[in-house]
Amino acid sequence: MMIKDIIDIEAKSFETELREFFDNKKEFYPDNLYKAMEYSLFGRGKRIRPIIVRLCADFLDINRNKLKDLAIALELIHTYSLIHDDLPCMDNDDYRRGKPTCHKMYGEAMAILAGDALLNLAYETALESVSKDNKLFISALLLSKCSGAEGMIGGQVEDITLENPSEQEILSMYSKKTACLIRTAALIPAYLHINEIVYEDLNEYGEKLGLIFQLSDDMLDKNVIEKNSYISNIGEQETLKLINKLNADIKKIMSKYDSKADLLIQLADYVANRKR
Ligand code: GRG
Repeated sequence: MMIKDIIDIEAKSFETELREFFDNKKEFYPDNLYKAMEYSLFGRGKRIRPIIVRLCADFLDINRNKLKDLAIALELIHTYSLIHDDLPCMDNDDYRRGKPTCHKMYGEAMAILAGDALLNLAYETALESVSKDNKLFISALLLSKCSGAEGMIGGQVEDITLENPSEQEILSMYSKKTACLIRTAALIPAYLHINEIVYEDLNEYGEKLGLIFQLSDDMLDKNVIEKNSYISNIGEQETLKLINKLNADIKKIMSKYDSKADLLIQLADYVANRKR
């Protein structure tokens, strides 16, 4: 089966889990808040982060069901970050995934609250999963660190404040803003594995895949001038070169696992050349 088909199957299967999870919340939430959360949570997202959790769990022969709730928590955090990123005080975007943004549909106040509620629900879900299996504690801790001031939020602050950034500053900002959550997706299963070398390799894999993801996002948006993007500041050819270098690094790191790492390598190829 081609990696694209595998990604489609995994995304659909994750979405079924997420739907069941979220349907169970409906009776407890204010109706309009639930609708705003649901609108962004089920808006044709690629589900790449939960897919990475699943494929890395398979790579380590860990039962992926154990990580179901943490994968959901990760997607909830990702969704909240998109809602807040689109707000007028941030990127001020009217459209996301080809549809009006959450605040355009439900108003600014409701969009802020929907983002806040998704973030809270993420921690509620992560804590619940730790209470069922305390081996998940470090994975949940990493999730909170990587989405916070040391990670995604810190990266967003750098993105807002940097002026004429150097190449290093852009890559450091990308590493926090985008790669941190993707690295977390690879490390959530890795913490259940005792081998430190495998852990380090997945850490590197996640970091490089996260950077490729952001640089390929730059390529997809290459006609939009973003003040602090790699492509706008360093150039298109250099962006392509760096994507290829990071992808080659991944192949080198993961080749020691022979065919066991095939899917993870194919996933990196897919992200490096993605069309959406
Ligand atoms: C905490 C107030 C506050 C805001 C958080 C950190 C942040 C704002 C936003 C980050 C959002 C962003 C633009 C990140 C860059 C990474 C990126 C390319 C996100 C898009 O992810 P995809 O392509 O989205 O996986 P889909 O639509 O597939 O879910």
